[in-house]
Amino acid sequence: MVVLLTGLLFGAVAWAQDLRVRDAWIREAPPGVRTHAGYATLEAGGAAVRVVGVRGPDFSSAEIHEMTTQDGVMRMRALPRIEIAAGARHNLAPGGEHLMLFNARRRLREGDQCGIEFVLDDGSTVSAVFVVRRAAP
Ligand SMILES: [Cu+2]
Repeated sequence: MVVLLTGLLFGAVAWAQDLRVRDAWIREAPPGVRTHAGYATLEAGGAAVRVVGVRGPDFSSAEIHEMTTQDGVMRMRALPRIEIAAGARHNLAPGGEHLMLFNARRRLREGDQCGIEFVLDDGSTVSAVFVVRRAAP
């Protein structure tokens, strides 16, 4: 039993070390708009990280998006994954890659917090708290 518990603890620590989520925030939306953009800095630990999905209880669904410019028009498209090399940093920032968070189940105001889970390709998840803000910190 002790051995089993130790194994579980080490497993949990190893997952948590692979992906660190910093400066996570969600932009407050105008009244009536329930789709939000989320931003954060992602840092991989000693091993490469592949994020294959995001989700959170406050939203019906969520996607990883990138902004592209086609014929002078800004467009968003869904990315199937984010790959971060060991020790590298990956920014989700306004004008670039971001999380698209659909159909908020409650009105999100500045200062509110939302839990978001990053799903990695080994099936593990990393949880982070996103703070709702009106403008980039
Ligand atoms: Cu988007």
